Amino acid sequence: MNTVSKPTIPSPAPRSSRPEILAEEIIERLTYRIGKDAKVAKPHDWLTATILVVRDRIIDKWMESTRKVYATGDKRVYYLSLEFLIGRLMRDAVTNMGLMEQVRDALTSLGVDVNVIAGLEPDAALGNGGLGRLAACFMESMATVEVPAYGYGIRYVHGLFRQQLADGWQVELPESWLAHGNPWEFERRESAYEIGYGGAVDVANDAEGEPRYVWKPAERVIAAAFDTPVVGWRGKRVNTLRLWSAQPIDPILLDAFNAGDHIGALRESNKAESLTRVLYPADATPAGQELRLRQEFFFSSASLQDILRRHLQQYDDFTSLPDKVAIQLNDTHPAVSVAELTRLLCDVHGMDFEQAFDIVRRTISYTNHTLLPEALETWPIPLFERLLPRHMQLIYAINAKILLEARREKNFTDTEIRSISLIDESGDRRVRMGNLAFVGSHSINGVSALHTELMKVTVFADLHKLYPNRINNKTNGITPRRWLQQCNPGLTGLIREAIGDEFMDDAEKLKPLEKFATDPSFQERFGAVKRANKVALSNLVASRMGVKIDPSAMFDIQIKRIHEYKRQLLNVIEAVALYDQIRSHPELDWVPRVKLFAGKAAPSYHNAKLIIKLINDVSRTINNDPAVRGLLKVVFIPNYNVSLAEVMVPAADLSEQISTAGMEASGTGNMKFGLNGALTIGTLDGANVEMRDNVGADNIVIFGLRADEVSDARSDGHNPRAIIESSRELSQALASIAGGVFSPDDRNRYAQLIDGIYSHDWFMVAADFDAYAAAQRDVDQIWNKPSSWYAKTINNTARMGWFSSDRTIRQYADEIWRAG
Ligand code: 4GP
Repeated sequence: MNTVSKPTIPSPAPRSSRPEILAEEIIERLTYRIGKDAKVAKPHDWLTATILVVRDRIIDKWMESTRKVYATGDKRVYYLSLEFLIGRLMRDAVTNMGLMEQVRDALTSLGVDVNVIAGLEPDAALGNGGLGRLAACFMESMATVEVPAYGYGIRYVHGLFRQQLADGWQVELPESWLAHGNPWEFERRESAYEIGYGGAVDVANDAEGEPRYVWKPAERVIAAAFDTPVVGWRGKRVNTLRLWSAQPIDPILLDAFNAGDHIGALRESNKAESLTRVLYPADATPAGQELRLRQEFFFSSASLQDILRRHLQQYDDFTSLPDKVAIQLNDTHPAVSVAELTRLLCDVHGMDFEQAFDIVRRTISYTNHTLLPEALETWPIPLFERLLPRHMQLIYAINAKILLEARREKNFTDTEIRSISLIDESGDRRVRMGNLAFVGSHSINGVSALHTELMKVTVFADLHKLYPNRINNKTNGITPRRWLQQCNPGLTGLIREAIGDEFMDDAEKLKPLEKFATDPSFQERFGAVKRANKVALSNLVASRMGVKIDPSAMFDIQIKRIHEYKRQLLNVIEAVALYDQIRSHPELDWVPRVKLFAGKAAPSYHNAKLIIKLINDVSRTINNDPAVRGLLKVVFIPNYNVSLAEVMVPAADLSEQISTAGMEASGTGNMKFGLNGALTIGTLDGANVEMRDNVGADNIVIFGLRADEVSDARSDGHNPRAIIESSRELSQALASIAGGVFSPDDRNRYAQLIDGIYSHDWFMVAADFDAYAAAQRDVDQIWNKPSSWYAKTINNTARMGWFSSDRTIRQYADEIWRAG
């Protein structure tokens, strides 16, 4: 018998957060962790030392949060996402821990400006756009509303590319966010899993004579975990973002090396590491190559193995999995999880297929983020089968089960069967990841009311018929900590003075601000805050681009990925039409405007890149034309990222949300602008519809075709040429662009782009142009009556609280996860 009793290990004493103590610790970290004398420390060293000090305080909360869920047996939520567009973390963490003043004072006492070092933190761009940014807002809100959650993703060495402009064309350069190390993360060497690819499947009978399948992969890599703590508001809970990095099984093949093949000796290692080296720069566009499927399987399998290990450590078996675990698939990227979880339960843990698939379905749920058919992932069967032979078998087994059920119980026709099948047989045979995610989930949600309704009648119409209760809506949200309190301290302070602090814990408590919407002195202060934010943006534009913009002009902003359906093209054509008008009618009282654009295009998306070039060509011509007298400026700010958004959003007067109706699943930029007191000009698309319901139709400028009208126009033969010919403004603007007025060096540059509008106008640019231009003139009218402008924009801030991601997460927790 072992008589040695376990010693009681004391927990570290809680740390003080007095500025003097923080300052001492910063010096301590600088000296002993970074090895620098304060006299020679660079700003980057101060940043790292400060993060390390803040991190210690977070760790105390982190451990407490982890212990709590083991003690209570609460359900854990796992958010699987190929993208987390988190941006900078320091300000987030420090404000959520309630330490901003103390950290500022500590640094000031050391002669360091907190704003300077905060601005040096790299912008972690492990995502492309909306879907990735949503995942980051959700991580913060899950910690805030105290849902025990883990985010699982990939630790890309290079996040989204850095965008430069060369003569107005987008050029992509690698972004190295890890160049100075990453003081936020912890490598967890004990949490590493083997991930296989290829090979074959063996069958043997078990003791009961049942067949047992064993996958023997031909290739294997290691998935190693890196953890980053995610702090909720007021430090209530700290959750974990666990990102996987690929490592070789054997770092070096010594035989090869000793035989002189120095490059061959590292081949395996390079191959493994290349798996998690770069993020695919695709947003709502197909990414499609083998490496992408490898990435998807890599992080899904590692995450599921980790989830099962943790579950088994705490509970006896997997029958309780659906009660203790909720797995949310962020889009189809982790959809292979449906097959992998089935495989792990059957082949590794000995469960039979029916029981395993039942558990899978009760555990997994799926969020769809786009209706664009080309963006719903599919993989060629030969590729899938070669890479994941056992998963292919299981997909066939799941398919057989579903199709039989549809035929027997619901009398599905052949056409319906073809549409719900996991295998697309219309061309070369492909696995449909959207259908796989759907049938493997108990909940399938859209991200705005309109998008969810459209899902039911378009991409998932037949699956919805088979499982009528599974599709539900969870309208997106944004975290008000980052998108109001941190990015707009001026407005936050003003709101606190007016209505107190309650809104900081519950964004819906912004409502009382309505009372001040027509109060002249409040309007004046609201205007002063906006003005200061516009000055800050003007300074950024001046220093980065050498372009002067006037903060008293209307700042009209469109920032998002460049996509034809988002219609930056409509915006720039309107700029050209306005330019013509200003020159033709110099005697009129034009509202001075600065049209600002920013956004990245997928490197392979030709038209999107051409649109960037067009904006820059138009910008050069207009900005240099003295006839415009500064009344109109067009500016494209390169390298849009989260940090740039944090400066642009608070500075916007007008928010452009002008996608072709029925095509933007939700949008979340629209919410950020509204919260920061911008007026929205937009179509009835995505969450704009619910924004109108919340702020009131008087406080938003809506124009253009509705989703049903777009769909009718497309099917009834829309005649763009006739529309263009009947609009003098539009035909002139199109003719000047197509004729090379803005591209004298290459007069045909835009001929094809514009021809698309004449010939099919798929994105309804011609169809919506006149309505859009008229809506812009309505905006001018409102701008000319400042009291009315401020009343509307203050009401936007007051009524945007419902779009907090805390509300969204509560709905996921109550209605899908049944957790928290
Ligand atoms: C985006 C949608 O385009 C956007 O409307 C939505 O707000 C966002 O997801 C979050 O739900 N989709 C993507 C994508 O980013 O890659 O499909």
